[in-house]
Amino acid sequence: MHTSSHTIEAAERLGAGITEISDYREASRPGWTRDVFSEAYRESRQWTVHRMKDAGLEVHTDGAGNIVGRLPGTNPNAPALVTGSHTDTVDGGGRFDGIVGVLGALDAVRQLREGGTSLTRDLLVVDFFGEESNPYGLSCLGSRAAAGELTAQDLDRTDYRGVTLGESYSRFGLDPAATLNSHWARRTGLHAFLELHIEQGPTLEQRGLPLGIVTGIAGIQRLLAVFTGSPDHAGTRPMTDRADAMVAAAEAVLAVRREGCGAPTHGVATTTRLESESRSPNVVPSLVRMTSEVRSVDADWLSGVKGRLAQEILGQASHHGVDVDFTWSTDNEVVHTHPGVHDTAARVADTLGVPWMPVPSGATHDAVHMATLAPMGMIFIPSKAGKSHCPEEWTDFADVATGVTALTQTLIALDQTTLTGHS
Ligand code: HGY
Ligand code: MN
Ligand code: MN
Repeated sequence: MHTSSHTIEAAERLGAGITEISDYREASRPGWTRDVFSEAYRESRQWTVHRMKDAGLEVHTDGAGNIVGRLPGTNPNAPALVTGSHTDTVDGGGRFDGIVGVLGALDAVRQLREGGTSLTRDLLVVDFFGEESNPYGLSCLGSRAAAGELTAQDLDRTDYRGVTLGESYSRFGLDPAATLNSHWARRTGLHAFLELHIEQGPTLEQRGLPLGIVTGIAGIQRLLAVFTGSPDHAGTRPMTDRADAMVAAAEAVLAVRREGCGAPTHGVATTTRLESESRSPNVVPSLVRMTSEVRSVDADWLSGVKGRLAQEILGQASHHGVDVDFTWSTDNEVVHTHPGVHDTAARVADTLGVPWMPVPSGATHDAVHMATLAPMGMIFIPSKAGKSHCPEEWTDFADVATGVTALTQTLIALDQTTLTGHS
């Protein structure tokens, strides 16, 4: 697809929006940090509301903190189309993860208006609340609530400070009870959900492709392993006679890595945190917490890895005289995109003359939870050097504009497409 003046204009407009929202960040943290429940995130959400109103949308924030802009269709009784993503970031994150899906959706509204296209269906543009994984070990807070999957038990989860998720909602100004009553399915049927997102991996760039059409989204299993050894004087206890919780945890970190490296299809395993309870530098660690996660689009491998890891870690820990307690939690199951949505996006890309490839997503997205409400699809655009969740995250604005064109045209096509079944 040649770079038309339309694309250049859109690229500049989108680049300006990405630059503007990036100013909302926590000055004390690296990169572009807008943690859920943070002041930077609160302020950026006001910016999002204004941008939605400027786009002529009817805007409201639901009980779960999702900001929803509505573009009325010609038939208000027809099940709505939904698109959107998130604007919160990881700690030390970048400027594109989630943001391109929210700003791209707003630009799609602009392009519909400029093109004089009226959709039959309402179009809901959503900035989902708190998509990123957080200290509560629960990603996609807003879309999870919209799907009716946020539970009262989830609100009792505590972070490192001992503050519950419910308390964090309250401190942020959201009513925890309302988050549990924000199930969208109770109100209106939805026709389809489509999300534009950066790939966050190297595949599209390596293949020189501007678009990916997502086939499936990896499931995530999270592990908290607590290693209990015995405290001892680090200077006097003989090496052969220790129950060192940190050594057992270190062996477990490598066991997690080995499982990820041995995965048959897309599978990864990462330990992201190791915390020793003891604060003195001269005591053999007796209590260590390890936070890990395993992901794959292969559901069988994902369920098998939990048993294998538990066995391996238990064996090594007992060799060191250390007890270990495992708590597994499912962040999300493997979810496949809806074939009808996938194929509609593929036809649009072909019609636009934009080369594309089918691609799995190792990252999770709000689309996982929206898939319980409607046929779901995702469109990916390239990430420079495959980097994401870091300040180096970058996507050329022209690629963002190409993605928005594909998003806009696919929404127009979906408006007139009959879709059967869910993802
Ligand atoms: O963790 C993820 O995959 C997403 O970026 N929240
Ligand atoms: Mn994301
Ligand atoms: Mn992310």
